[in-house]
Amino acid sequence: MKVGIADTTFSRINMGKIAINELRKICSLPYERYTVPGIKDLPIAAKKLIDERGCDIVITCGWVGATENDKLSYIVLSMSLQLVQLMTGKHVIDVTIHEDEAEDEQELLVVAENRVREHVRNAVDLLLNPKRLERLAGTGQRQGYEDVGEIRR
Ligand code: RDL
Ligand code: RDL
Ligand code: RDL
Repeated sequence: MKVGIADTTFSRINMGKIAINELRKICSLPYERYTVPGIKDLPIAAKKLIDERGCDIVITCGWVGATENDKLSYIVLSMSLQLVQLMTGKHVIDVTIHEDEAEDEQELLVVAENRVREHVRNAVDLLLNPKRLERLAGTGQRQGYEDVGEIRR
């Protein structure tokens, strides 16, 4: 089993480095890293990590700027990552940070770091420990911000 990590030079936080740090903390799975310029280059990076470098799952780390152009680029990324999953039959975990989703840069840093780490754990569980995800079903898990919890009667 091997994990692919794709990230970008566009990102203002070294998301790939955080992902590798978390992976090393929680398991001994080998990994391949592939850094591309921006989010629109992530789908092919993910596909190559699967097809050419033998990865069983890929975690893409993307940073979306605050302009309308950036948001349109995100839709292209998101749709294309779905296609990569359908073409390859492998999960691609989309870790995206939107530059305008936090009040200030320091909060963004905390959200980004938490989101990357939590989705690395999700990816490893999808591969090795799907029962843990099943136990969390319907519990309002979030990545980056606090979990929101289950709605009960
Ligand atoms: O293929 C070269 C570039 O087109 C590609 O790297 C793009 O993803 C770059 N890019 C944009 O052109 C854009 O308008 C990015 C963003 N916005 C963005 O918000 N985040 C990116 N890239 O990582
Ligand atoms: O691949 C990892 C995540 O990108 C993926 O699980 C997303 O579906 C998570 N997600 C969002 O990123 C989001 O902005 C979800 C929602 N919104 C949502 O409204 N409902 C979800 N996931 O189940
Ligand atoms: O309710 C606040 C946030 O959960 C909501 O704004 C989400 O859409 C934020 N979000 C993203 O924008 C995204 O691209 C999330 C993810 N990815 C994600 O993977 N997990 C989240 N939120 O919990």
